[in-house]
This record gives sequence, C-alpha cells and structure tokens, in this order.
Amino acid sequence: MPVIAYIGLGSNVGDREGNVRRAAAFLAGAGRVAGLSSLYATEPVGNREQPGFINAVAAVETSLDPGELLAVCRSIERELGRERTVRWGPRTIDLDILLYGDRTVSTDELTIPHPLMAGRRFVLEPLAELAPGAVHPVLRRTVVELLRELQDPHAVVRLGTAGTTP
Ligand code: A4P
Ligand code: MG
Repeated sequence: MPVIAYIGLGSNVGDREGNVRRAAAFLAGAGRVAGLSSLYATEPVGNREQPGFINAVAAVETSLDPGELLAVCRSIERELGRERTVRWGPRTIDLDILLYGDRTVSTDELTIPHPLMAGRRFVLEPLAELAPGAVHPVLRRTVVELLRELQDPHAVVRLGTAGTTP
C-alpha cells in the first residue's frame, strides 16, 4: 500500500526558487507528487551568517520504503548540487523526510519524523498548507496544533507565487 510522505525542501544558494521547484519535480522519481506548498522566504535557523532560504514542502504518494525514499532524496541533492557548488558554502538544495505516513523510523541513517520538524516554523507553515490534520506519530499532535504551540521567532514569509503541482 502506498503511503503519503512529506518532504521538506530548502535552498539558500543560487536560483533558490528554481532549485526548490526542480527538486519537487524530481520527486516524481519516488512516486506521485500529490502536492507542493507555496514557497516561503525564511530567515536562516542555526548559523545566522548565511543567506536566507526558500523553503517548501512536497507530498509524495510512494511505494518506496523509507530507505529507498532517502536514496531518491540524496540523488536529487547530488543532481541539483552539481550545478553551482564551486566553493564551500550553504547547500544548493536540502531534502528532509518529515513524515512517512504514520510510521516512525529510527536507524543510523534515518529518523522519521524528522527530529527538528516540530520546532521549525519554516517546516510547519508549508506543511500545514498540505496536511493541517496530519498527526505527528510521536508527539500525537496535528500539524496545526504544533503550529499553534510553536515558539520559533524566525521569520517565515509566504511568497505570492502559489505552489503548483508539478
Ligand atoms: N537523516 C536522518 N533523518 C533524516 C530524515 N528524516 N530526512 C540523515 C533526511 N535525512 C535524514 O543530512 C545528513 C543525513 O541525515 C542524511 O544523509 C540522512 O542519512 P544532510 O541533509 O546531508 O545534512 P544537513 O542538512 O547538514 O543536516 P540536517 O540535520 O539535515 O540539517 P537540517 O536540519 O536540514 O538543517 N534555516 C531555514 N530557514 N531553512 C532551512 O531549510 N536548513 C538547515 C539545515 C538549517 N537552517 C535552515 C534550514
Ligand atoms: Mg537535511
């Protein structure tokens, strides 16, 4: 049975919007891309000495297991990362598996739900567009509840360009 996985996309190098849209389109390699949120301009979390990000979330209906899905995500990162990464610097594109149905995964390679998702506005706001009622299987809270309880001061601004299903 296919499951719906939610993938967080982020870029802060080069053509950030293009990188996010291309990565979302490449997710077709994992299954049916069922949705893409709006794009968001977001303040960097963690190391503040880096450019701002464009973030979004994609929904993929997939029959791949979590390890296979991670392999697709890594290959997309490699494919798009090749374009501009001449010098060391922030990443061209980062794909994080946020949720994989209602499953939890805990291996050396993979932790699902993504351990930091519940504390990040740049994840929860786009995710809430696609899946407001999805339940975090560890915290047992919906995305909207997590967003309501969130204390993350980093700015997240939805861009006018509406998300499209690639
Ligand atoms: N890995 C484990 N669990 C997962 C998962 N659920 N999804 C492992 C994807 N990968 C997972 O990831 C390293 C390894 O984590 C993967 O190969 C996989 O085996 P990475 O993406 O190469 O490393 P990273 O991105 O440097 O580290 P990490 O922990 O993923 O960083 P984050 O959490 O992605 O943070 N601020 C804004 N505004 N927007 C951003 O997108 N992103 C970061 C990076 C920091 N600040 C940001 C943003
Ligand atoms: Mg990552």
